[in-house]
Amino acid sequence: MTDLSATTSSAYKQALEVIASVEPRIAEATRQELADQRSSLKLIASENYASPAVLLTMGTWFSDKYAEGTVGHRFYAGCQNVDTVETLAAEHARELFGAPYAYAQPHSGIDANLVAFWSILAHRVEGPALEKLGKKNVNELTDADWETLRNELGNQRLLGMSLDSGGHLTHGFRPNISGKMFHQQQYGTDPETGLLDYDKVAEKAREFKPLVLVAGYSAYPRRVNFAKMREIADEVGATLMVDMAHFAGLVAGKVFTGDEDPVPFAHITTTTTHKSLRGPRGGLVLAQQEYAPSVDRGCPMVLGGPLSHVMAAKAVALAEARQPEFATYAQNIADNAKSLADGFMSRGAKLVTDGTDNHIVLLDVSAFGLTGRQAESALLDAGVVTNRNSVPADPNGAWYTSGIRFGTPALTTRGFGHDEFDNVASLVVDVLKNTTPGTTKAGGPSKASYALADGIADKTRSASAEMLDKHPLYPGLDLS
Ligand code: DSN
Repeated sequence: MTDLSATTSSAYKQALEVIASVEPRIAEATRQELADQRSSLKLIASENYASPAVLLTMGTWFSDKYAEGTVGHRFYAGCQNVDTVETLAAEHARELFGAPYAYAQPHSGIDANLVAFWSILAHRVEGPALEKLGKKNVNELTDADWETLRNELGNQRLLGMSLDSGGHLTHGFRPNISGKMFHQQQYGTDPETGLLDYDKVAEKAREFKPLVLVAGYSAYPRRVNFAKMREIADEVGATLMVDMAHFAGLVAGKVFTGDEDPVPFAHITTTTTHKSLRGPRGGLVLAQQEYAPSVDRGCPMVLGGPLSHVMAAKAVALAEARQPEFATYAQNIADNAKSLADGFMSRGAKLVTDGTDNHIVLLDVSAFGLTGRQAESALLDAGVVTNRNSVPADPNGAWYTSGIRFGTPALTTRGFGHDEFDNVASLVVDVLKNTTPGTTKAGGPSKASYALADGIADKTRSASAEMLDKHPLYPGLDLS
């Protein structure tokens, strides 16, 4: 690949000069963010480092253009270049994932899920209801018809994975709109093994008869058999929606194939583009063709005007993901997660499901006498950036938690391999062994305060620096 680091350095230096001429503090924060990202171990499972090409694509005048509607059918004039961008983003997405249809407009994963929910309701409920009312489309509905339709639409059931088993907020969790717009129930994982039990999911689905069965996760360290999930959905007449936001990169890189590839099995698949897929922050919906007309109504039904500059960056990132090197990257993500998990277990640490076969490692920190919150803060002091996460049936709830979630996509992008991830496990265990829980003002056990033994933070930072220096972030990008 051509070395563009000198060009990239000069592009960023000049861009920062332009920004600084208006608000120098933003230019400075931007420089500082790069310095911080370069000097810490980024292990947040949902984060990555997009390429300079992806990042630069976002900083253009496409940001200034309104383009509500769909390709060739916009509510604004002058959208011919946005049409090019959206067409290319959708084309790359369809080719990459083998999907009949792709919609590149969602601004985020939550937005993509809302579009999918809307589309499922419209497809499964609105169509038959309109037929029953003898109307061709929603514009013909009277107030009384709307009342009937509202009742049909507003009384639907959704079954998703529970948050503490690794599901996502938008999969029917009560405080999220998905838990309010649907009657929701959740399936969990086996309390002993932490693994999904498909028979139990099927049992629950038979009892609850959901309209939507949601599969996918943000903190489950294992692969899912989507063929089985589709069988369950078919048996109870549900629509299968898969949220692959976390593992889209592993699907794109063909690490997840056959029954582990959701796209052929799901009626609708949603994703973000910035996690393991390594693109800009945004969402994407893939669907079987019959859902295309309702997904296309995502904007303005659910979404604001498309972020054309981000759609352009999605097209660039998806083009990158279609290169053979991306498959190697994706395989490295999974191999590295295994190295990290083995590194933890060989040092006696306890992992949810006793391992991983995706990009996530979920460490139960209760064995160190810590809450997730204490562990997260202590690790951050030592330059290890993670996030706390519930473990199944977590006694500390979703705020303090008992787990720390680790992910390998970002450091794999930097070039970390087996030895580095084993070393990361060693550093993390060392920090946690040297962290003691604090007490509250009243003298009771605190779930938040902690003390880190003297010297540990510095020792960890200097051990990390050696690895980080060997694998620089954006090699050759020099802002000095
Ligand atoms: N916030 C993302 C994550 O960290 O997994 C999911 O939305």
